[in-house]
Amino acid sequence: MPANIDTLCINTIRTLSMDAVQKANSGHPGTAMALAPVAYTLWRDVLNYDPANPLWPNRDRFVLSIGHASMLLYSLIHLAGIRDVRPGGVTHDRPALTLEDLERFRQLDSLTPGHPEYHHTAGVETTTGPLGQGCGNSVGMAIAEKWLAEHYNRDGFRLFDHHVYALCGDGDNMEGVASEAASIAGHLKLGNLTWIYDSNQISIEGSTHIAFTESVHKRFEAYGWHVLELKDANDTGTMRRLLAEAKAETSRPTLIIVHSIIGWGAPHLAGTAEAHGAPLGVEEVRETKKFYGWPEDKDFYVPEGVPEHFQAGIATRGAAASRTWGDLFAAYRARYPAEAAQLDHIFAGTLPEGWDSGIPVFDADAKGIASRASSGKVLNEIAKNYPWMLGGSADLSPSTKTHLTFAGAGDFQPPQWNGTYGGRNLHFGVREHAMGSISNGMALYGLRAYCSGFLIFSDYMKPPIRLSALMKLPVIYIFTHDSIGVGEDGPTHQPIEQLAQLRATPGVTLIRPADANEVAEAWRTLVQLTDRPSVLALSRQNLPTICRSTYAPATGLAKGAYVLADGEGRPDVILMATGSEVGLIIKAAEKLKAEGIRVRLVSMPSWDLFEAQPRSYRDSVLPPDVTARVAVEQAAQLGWDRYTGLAGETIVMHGFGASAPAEQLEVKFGFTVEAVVAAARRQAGK
Ligand SMILES: Cc1ncc(C[n+]2csc(CCOP(=O)(O)OP(=O)(O)O)c2C)c(N)n1
Ligand SMILES: [Mg+2]
Repeated sequence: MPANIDTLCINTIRTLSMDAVQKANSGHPGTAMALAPVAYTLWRDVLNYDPANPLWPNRDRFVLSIGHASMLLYSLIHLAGIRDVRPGGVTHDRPALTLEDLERFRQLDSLTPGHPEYHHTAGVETTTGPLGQGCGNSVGMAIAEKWLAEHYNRDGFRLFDHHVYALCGDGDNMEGVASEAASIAGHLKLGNLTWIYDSNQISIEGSTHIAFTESVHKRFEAYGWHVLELKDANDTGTMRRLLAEAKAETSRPTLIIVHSIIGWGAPHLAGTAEAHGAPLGVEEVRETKKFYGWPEDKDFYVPEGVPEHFQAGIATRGAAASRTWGDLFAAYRARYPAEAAQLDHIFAGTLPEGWDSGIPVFDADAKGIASRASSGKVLNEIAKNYPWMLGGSADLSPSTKTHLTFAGAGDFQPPQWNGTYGGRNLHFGVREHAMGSISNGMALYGLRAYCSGFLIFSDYMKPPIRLSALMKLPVIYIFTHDSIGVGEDGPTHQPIEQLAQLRATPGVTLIRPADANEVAEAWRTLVQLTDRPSVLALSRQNLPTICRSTYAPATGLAKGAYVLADGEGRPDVILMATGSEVGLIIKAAEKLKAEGIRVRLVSMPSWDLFEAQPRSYRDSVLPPDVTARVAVEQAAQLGWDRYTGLAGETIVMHGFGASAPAEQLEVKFGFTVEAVVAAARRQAGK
């Protein structure tokens, strides 16, 4: 056994990782083994983190963007003695991960799933696994830290002054999202951010020379990053120095390129892709342990003194820092009670009082207003009373109407670009993928992040939207130009299958409001959904503002679908639609009524909210015995038969759109009053 206690600690991380993967007979041992010295140095000697207080707001954040190396993180959590945190943010005085938990790596219901999952395992700051996402999240975290510091720090009260670290790999750096995120982090001069890049030049197919030969060093310099290199991942002394340099550089983010050998110490597999994603094999594990000077027959072995030595670094430092911070925050609360109360909300993810007091009511108006425009008005009214609601667009805010225009909203920019980090309008640039991923990072801090773009380009954001849902983060996605109603921009810009995809994503609430008052109710509803992302699908074109004394109030939106108007007695036919097509079924119903056909009109802005209603309510809106039904939506058909039944009809898109004025497209694709009336007559048998 090596005498050096640091080496013992490092080899404990390595062997725990090897053993867990071997026992699970699946997982990724090589990178955890190679990066053990790097991660150990960061955690033991640098990271400001109190294992007894994992939710301490000013803790440094550690993001394992290479989520496949999860055993590295689980070993660190175990050795650091991080305490358990359960839903509701309650910290328990018991280990987040015991040795038994590590032995159950990748097993059903274990606390050690294949990739780290936020909310599932204390100490995991974000869910990672889809490469590049952790990098994007870390930029969102660094933005959040800057914003919080700018808003809440006061002379003598540096409540926020922490650092965000992300550990990334070749895979992350090949992914576009990480490049987008790095580009904006450079522009924003996020000096509170450090990425440690494991340049082992191995990925799954072998050497990265087959696909990835650029100079990452020069690329990051060009982004405006401070770039450092560590020649040997085992050189902990130099690593410590580089981490200090990274922290000292406050005007640029830092990239530390670490040269490592995957599976370091494995006699046959080190330096090969075989060490990436499969157990090393019993014999190779034995020989590797021998190389480390480890007892060859001991599995999941934590030598005496190892946790103590590890914790003498991180826990001693972290406990003192978090205690000092607690005192500081208490004094701050006495001096700045209003700000402290806001922070309480941010930390708890709760809403400020009066957030909804300015939500407008829109008067009936046949000409109407585009739902993107009414949304912009509502957003501005809410944001005024919701000080930590902030966001922006991927270069489309003039179109998505998401700019906060009230006094003091400001733009988020670094002082070097003559801005401040306190601004609430973010300019993500044309970087949709990173925008989503950054918004997740901001949401992880309790900020109410929104982001926006054209619905068609939600295609570029599928991974972060999915991760918002998986992590239950209340990011608000505002997507405009939501149908062929876009008109002349043509099929490249006309969403077809996007609604179906968003509806198919578990945990995403999609709302496609029909008019300005449904927009107002959509915002009222979604702001209160603090445990999931929501998506607004909004029109480019004007939508008539429905007369609510003739038709049912828009508050029905909260239930996902509601009866907008009804005839006397049992309906002959039900017409249902969402968004811009509600206006169309209203017009069709007027004609049908004149023909003596009893029509029920159902506005159906959110399937998801509707499905959450009790059966009795759903049946009251769509009575099972009324099977004559027509659904109208300018989007793919997928899923509508659930509501029309097999006997019903759908007026939907069956292919891509076309470039022409919107009115002509409506005729071409059959979204006309005549078509709806004809379908309704067929359904009603009249
Ligand atoms: C977006 C995404 N694409 C593909 C994968 C599958 N995958 C997991 S690890 C990996 C290779 C990563 O290489 P690298 O980051 O160099 O990790 P190392 O092999 O060095 O541990 C791939 C392709 C993934 N997890 N995420
Ligand atoms: Mg690699």
